[in-house]
Amino acid sequence: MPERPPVAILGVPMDLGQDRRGVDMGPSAIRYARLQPALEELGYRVSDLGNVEVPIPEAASGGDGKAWRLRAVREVCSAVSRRAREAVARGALPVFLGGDHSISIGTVSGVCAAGRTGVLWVDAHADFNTPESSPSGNIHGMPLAALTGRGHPDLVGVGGEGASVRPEDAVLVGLRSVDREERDLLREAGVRVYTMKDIDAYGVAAVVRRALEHLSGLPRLHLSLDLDVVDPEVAPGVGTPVRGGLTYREAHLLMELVNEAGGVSSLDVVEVNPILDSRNRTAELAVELVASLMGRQILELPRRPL
Ligand code: 4U7
Ligand code: MN
Ligand code: MN
Ligand code: MN
Repeated sequence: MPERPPVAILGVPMDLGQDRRGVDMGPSAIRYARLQPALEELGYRVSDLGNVEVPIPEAASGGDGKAWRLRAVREVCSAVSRRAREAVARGALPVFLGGDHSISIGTVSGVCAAGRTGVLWVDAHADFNTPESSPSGNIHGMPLAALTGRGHPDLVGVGGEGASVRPEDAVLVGLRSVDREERDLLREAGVRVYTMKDIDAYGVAAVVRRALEHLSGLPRLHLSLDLDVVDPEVAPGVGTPVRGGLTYREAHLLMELVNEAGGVSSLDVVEVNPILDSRNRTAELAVELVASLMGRQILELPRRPL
């Protein structure tokens, strides 16, 4: 990866993977919080590719109680997957703005076309349900399972037949809400998991170091940032808040350490819901976290190792 690859922003105003209105406004809120200037200040060349078209829920069909709006989600994710593949083929570092987390079925399957990709899934939830295991039928709880080849064939098949990600190439960080059957699926798949308990016990730094070590042999790294990983007191604008999340500084430290270890080759920023937010705080936090991930530092001084 070149030192400062060109960044391509792609918005996916998707709200079909869950049932709270407003998450489709995530891309607008994050742009309003000045994502592009923040990246330019760090020395990146940035192009904003605009948004992928997403139908409104009233027009979205297909699916049942096990996977709501399945057909529409699959179509949007297929389009996203193509756009993602094109972006990485041009050598860009894509930043995908959600939208709910179902978009990652498209983003990750697309970037994986460029080579074997480690996936760091930073989330309060595991997103490892299948239509059969899901208590809600909401597809935003299924993307990581679909990407590793589990679940509805229409979701697994996005971006090409079969799984995009090997389960051993995925690491989950920040978990604190996992459904009963989802636990069994996770265990069987052998995905590496660091819960909030691990973070409390060992600290964010140790957890991130172990997670990155595990993925370090792979040519590409995708970070999927679900803002609900941050504590809802700090990030209230999310659809499925869970108490006991990362503090403001823990979230930044996670990003700073990923940057220090070499950074990412692609990134999702998902689940920001401006209607549930207070004064765009969560979108502003999202932009700050992206800046930390992409190289913003508190002090730019030569550092001595501790
Ligand atoms: B998110 C849930 F049941 N597990 O499947 C489900 F708790 O992308 C929540 O991480 C999923 O925000 C949350 O519906 C999906 C539920
Ligand atoms: Mn998620
Ligand atoms: Mn989540
Ligand atoms: Mn696939």
